[in-house]
Amino acid sequence: MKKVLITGASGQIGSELTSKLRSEYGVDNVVATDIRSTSEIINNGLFETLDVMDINSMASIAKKYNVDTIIHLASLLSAIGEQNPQFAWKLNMGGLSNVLEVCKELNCKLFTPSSIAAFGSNSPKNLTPQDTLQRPSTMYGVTKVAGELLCDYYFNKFKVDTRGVRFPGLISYVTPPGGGTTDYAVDIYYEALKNKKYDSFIAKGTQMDMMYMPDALDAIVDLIEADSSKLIHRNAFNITAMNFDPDEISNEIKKHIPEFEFGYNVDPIRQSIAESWPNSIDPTCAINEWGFKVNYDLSKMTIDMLEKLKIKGI
Ligand code: AKB
Repeated sequence: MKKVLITGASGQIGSELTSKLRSEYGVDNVVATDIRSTSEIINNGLFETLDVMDINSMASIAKKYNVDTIIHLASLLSAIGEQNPQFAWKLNMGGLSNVLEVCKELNCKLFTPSSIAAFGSNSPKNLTPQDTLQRPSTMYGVTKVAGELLCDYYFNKFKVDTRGVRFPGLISYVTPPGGGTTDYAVDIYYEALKNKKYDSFIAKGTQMDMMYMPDALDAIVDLIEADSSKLIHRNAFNITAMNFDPDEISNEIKKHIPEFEFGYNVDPIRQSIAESWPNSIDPTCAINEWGFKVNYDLSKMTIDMLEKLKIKGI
């Protein structure tokens, strides 16, 4: 049985992953940590306040609960990272470096996500391969590439069992994302239901990879549980479920809400970030090395998102 510590447990991925792991591994085997908390996280299992910049607290929480796996999610996303690049570097790299040291000392396995942001405008644009040129233009992307390299370094040098995926934009009805470039693909569902109207901050024709949260959570669990000897790559695997531009997602929503009015109000900063990312990435290595698979495409995700948001009273 695993004993898992999650950082960033109150965030977009963390909040849902915490409940999934509590039900799969048992409430006493999952320690949620974050600098901020929600009643959901605190009331339903183990929770400790943790600033990932504080390595001593991190190590003492990991020791207190005798964890063998750390899932490190605390990180600043792309658009917000551009508002304060120095802080993005400090938090994303400082937090990861602390987690790696704790994993090395306590012999823990580590999962930490990378992103499609680890690619740049001179990476191949379509079906971007697993191993290719990575020269991102955002601070978030810079920290993701540096993080991939640092995780590989700890694996090769210290035998820390590090694993990661390059997530596309993640879409969920539970916790909203904070400060990403792909956030429009979440906002659009809320606005379609609330106001029957949405203006996209990403321009027409801009394709980006996306994934529905249940598939993202399954991918984390599947990679953590994958046979180490089968992993040729580690940090980090390309994974994706779908790719679309704003018109395609709005047309899908219009099938269920015909009166939905969709337009554009492009934000130049987030648009230029989106343009520097791939149109689509190639997940073949993840499929071959640990059986990556998805259940949701754009149409199935849209039905589920609208249904679940309605149940939430949106
Ligand atoms: C963002 O938009 O910053 C994130 C990501 C693709 O990593 N959703």
